Amino acid sequence: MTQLKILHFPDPRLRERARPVEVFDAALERTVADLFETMYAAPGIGLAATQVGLDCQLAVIDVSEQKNERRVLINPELLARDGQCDSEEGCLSVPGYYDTIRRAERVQLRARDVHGEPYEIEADGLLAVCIQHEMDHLNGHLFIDYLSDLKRRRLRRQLDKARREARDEASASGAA
Ligand code: K1U
Ligand code: ZN
Repeated sequence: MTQLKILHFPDPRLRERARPVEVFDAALERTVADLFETMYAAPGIGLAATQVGLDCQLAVIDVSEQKNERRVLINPELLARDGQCDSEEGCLSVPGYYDTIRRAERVQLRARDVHGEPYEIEADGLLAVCIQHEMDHLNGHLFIDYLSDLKRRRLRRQLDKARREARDEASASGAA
């Protein structure tokens, strides 16, 4: 298994809508294993293929405490959404930033597993939120897209500052 590099905002590849998976083979199984490895190491509770630069409708999720409830979402479709909740979210592609956004409280999902078998689930709580977050990634959306202009401008400044500091630190240690 391989740990993959997670792309960070504003990488333009995070804005692409991923293509459906058509071939269910051993290579797909290896990609799923790599995504889980990368997600657990991050650590995170979900990871979409687009976050590691892969152009396919595939995401992995494990919201359990013991990290033993793996879920694979391939070509996922939302069949229904219901209610509203305020969800505190972070994103492995926007490290260090957390905010509260509005999500559907419950969702009904149809997807395929790693063997191509279709399945449906109904989810609420953190699983429902995580499903919506990962499906947004597969459609080129990020949770920060739901923030107000003011909050997004603040986030931009915060990220620019962090980038400047990292660059200054790198050039200072290179000069030493
Ligand atoms: O897709 C991603 O960027 C992963 C993201 C998923 C997510 C987080 C919060 C709400 C909805 C979806 C993360 O996993 S961020 C890290 C995180 O939330 C976490 C990390 C360790 C333990 C528990 C949570
Ligand atoms: Zn994310």
